[in-house]
Amino acid sequence: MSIVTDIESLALRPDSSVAVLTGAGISAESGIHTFRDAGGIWEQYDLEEVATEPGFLQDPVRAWKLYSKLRAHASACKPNAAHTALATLEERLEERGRFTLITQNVDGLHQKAGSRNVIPIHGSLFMSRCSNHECPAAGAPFEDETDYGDHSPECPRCGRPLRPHVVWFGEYLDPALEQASRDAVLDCDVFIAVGTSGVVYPAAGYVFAASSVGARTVLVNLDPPENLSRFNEFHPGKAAEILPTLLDFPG
Ligand code: BV8
Repeated sequence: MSIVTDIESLALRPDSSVAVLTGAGISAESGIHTFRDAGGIWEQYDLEEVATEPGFLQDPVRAWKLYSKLRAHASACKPNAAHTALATLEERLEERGRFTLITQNVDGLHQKAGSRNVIPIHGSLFMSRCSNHECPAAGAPFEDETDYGDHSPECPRCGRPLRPHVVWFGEYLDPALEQASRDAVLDCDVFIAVGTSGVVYPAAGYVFAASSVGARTVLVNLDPPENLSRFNEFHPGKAAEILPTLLDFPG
C-alpha cells in the first residue's frame, strides 16, 4: 500500500469501470457530522439505543429525536466539491465506461449533486416506514421530510410507530441493493473509497472483493481507517480538496 500525498489525477480512462464507496467523511465539508470522529454522533448518542431495532422499539421518541434532528440538518446542507466531482466523473464515463456509486450515507447529498447511479445501502433519512413487520406499510417506505421534534409518528394503517427507513445495526441490507453493490465491485477495474472508517460491514468488506478481481483500490480519507492495508494507495486528506483533481480526466 502506498501513501500518495501529491494531489494528481488517477488518469482514469473514458472506458474505465469505476465503483465508488462513500461514507460520512465525504459529507463532513458540507457540515454533516460523521459518526466516529471526535465529536461524532456515536460520542453523543448510544448506538444501541438509537441505531438498533430493539433500542428504537424500547423508546421510539428517543430515536426520533436524533433522526428528526439529522433529517432537518441534512435537508439544509449542500453538496460539496467532492460530491460534485463524483457526479462529473459519472457523466464523463457515461459513453464508454461504467460508474456505480455505493453510499453508506443517508443524507441525500450525492443525489442533490446530480449523481444518478447511486446505491443507498443504508437507506435514506428522507423516507419512513412502519416499524411493525406484520403491517403491509412495513414494506412500503415513503418520502418523509417531516421533523417530528419530540414525538414519534404512528402508522396510519396499524397505529404502531413509524421508523426512519435506514438500516440499523443487526439489520440486513436490502438484498437487491447488496447484490447490486457486489456486482459493481466485482465488475470494476478501479475501486475508490472516500470518507469511511472501514468499520461497518458489509461495506467495509467491498475493498476485499475489488482486490479479488484485480481492481486498483484507492482510498481518500482524512485519517487511516481500519481496513487501510487492503488498499493499493491511500490519499490522506479532505475529500473536497482531493477528489476534483484525483478524478479529473487528463488532457
Ligand atoms: C448486517 C444507521 C447482517 C443509518 C448505520 C454483531 C451483531 C449484529 C451485527 C454485527 C455484529 N458484529 C458485526 C456486525 C455487523 C455490523 C457491523 O459491521 N458492526 C460494526 C460496528 C462492527 N453491521 C451490520 O449490522 C449491518 N448489517 O451486517 O446484516 C447481519 C444481521 C444480523 C446479525 C449479523 C449480521 C448494518 C450496518 C448499518 C448500520 N447502520 N447507521 C444512519 O443513521 O446512518 S452505520 C453508520 O456507520 C452509518 O451508516 C455510517 O455510514 C456507517 C459507516 O460509518 P462511516 O460512514 O465510515 O463514518 P465514520 O464516522 O465511521 O468515519 C468517517 C471517516 O471519514 C473517518 O475515517 C474520517 O477520517 C473520514 N473523514 C472525516 N472527514 C473527512 C474524512 N475523509 C475525507 N474528507 C473529510 N473531510
